[in-house]
Amino acid sequence: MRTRAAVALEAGKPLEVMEVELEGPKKGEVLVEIKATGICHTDEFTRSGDDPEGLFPSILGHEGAGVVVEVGEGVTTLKPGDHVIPLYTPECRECASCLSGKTNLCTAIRNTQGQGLMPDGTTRFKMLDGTPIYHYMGCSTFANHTVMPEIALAKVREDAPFDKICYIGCGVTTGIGAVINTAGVEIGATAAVFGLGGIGLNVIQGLRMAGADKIIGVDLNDDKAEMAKKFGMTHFVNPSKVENTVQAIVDITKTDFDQIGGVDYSFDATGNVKVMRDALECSHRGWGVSVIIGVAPAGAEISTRPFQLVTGRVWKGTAFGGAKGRTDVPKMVEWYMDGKIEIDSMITHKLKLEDINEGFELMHAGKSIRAVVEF
Ligand code: NAD
Ligand code: AHE
Ligand code: ZN
Repeated sequence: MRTRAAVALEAGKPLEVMEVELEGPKKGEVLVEIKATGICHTDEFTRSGDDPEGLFPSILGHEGAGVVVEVGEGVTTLKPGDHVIPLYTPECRECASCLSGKTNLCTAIRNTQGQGLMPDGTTRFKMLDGTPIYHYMGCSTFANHTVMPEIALAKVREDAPFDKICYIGCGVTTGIGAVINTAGVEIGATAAVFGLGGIGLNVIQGLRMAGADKIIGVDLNDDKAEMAKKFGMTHFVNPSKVENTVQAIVDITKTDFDQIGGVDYSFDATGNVKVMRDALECSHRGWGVSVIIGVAPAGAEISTRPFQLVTGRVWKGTAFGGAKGRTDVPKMVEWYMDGKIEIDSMITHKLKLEDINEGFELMHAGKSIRAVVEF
């Protein structure tokens, strides 16, 4: 069939909206009509050429929601008409990782996914001249239709609005999951969140749900503070306006009883390795846990004095907030529909596919939290 997609032809170039050829679902695969997709900073990371795994031409996008159109041979858990959220972290429920009970990082299709291919090693997308187009994070939601493995689709309730729940496909689940699944934040904890964008705001929302006490937001852009306050931020630090960011955070947490100071939990949602170091070092001596969410440019490395870890701080990372997609994403949709989590106000811009490059411009200008493309 033919469908419309925004294609990343070359690193660093704007996406080009065009008709593409899409082959139908093979064994274990599902054809999905994408109804809406968010634009996450990770899409920009790959579009820009910063991603060491980046392949071109490709159809980016991994934060979508849509409807099943057709299922391939052997598909048993989905049928045409089902509403689904694509999962860049699948859940096969059979591999060593899924069965370990210790991680959400299903390995069933990781190799081919990282190569921009479907599990059988081929692509379903082609240009009209026959040139293969790579898949992206196993999702490619910047297309009106896409083909996904059955194990990479979460079935969700049908009354949930696509233009909001697409954000659960990455940002909402990553931010809230980082707090609940990865950090395991407890009532009364103190926390610092670096980067108050589409992910950081959801970390803040997760911290409020977990009952955190002091929630310190950190961003270079003062304009991000207002929205963060609405989601539960209690203190704001702009690193460009203080002499020492780590000290400023530590000072906020000091009490008469605890003169050492430092947050119980910190989160990097910037992708900047210097920020990741600050996030670790502002966490409390003896027990602070720092969670890396941000994705760093090709070749970047993190560093700190080993003494920071010797004295009890713990450095962790999280992908998709530690969530098991087919199990946890439908629950997250329920939470949204029950009013337990807020999404609507974070979707600051709605765009048509033709205008998708505006979404990237808004992100660079720091004007959007999430821009969502509706088909
Ligand atoms: P975003 O562009 O919406 O937000 C980034 C925020 O960080 C902005 O508000 C920006 O002003 C702020 N910032 C940038 N540099 C800073 C600095 N030096 N100090 C303080 N603040 C700074 O991006 P997003 O969509 O929220 O994504 C954030 C990061 O998380 C990206 O690196 C993205 O690739 C990554 N990510 C990771 C996962 C995962 O599963 N681990 C999932 C989604 C996104
Ligand atoms: N390809 C990059 C890494 C990109 C990355 O870390 N992706 C995250 C999801 S970010 C969502 O917005 C992830 O889940 N990674 C785990 C995986 O298996 O891909 C690189 O540095 O090579
Ligand atoms: Zn993302």
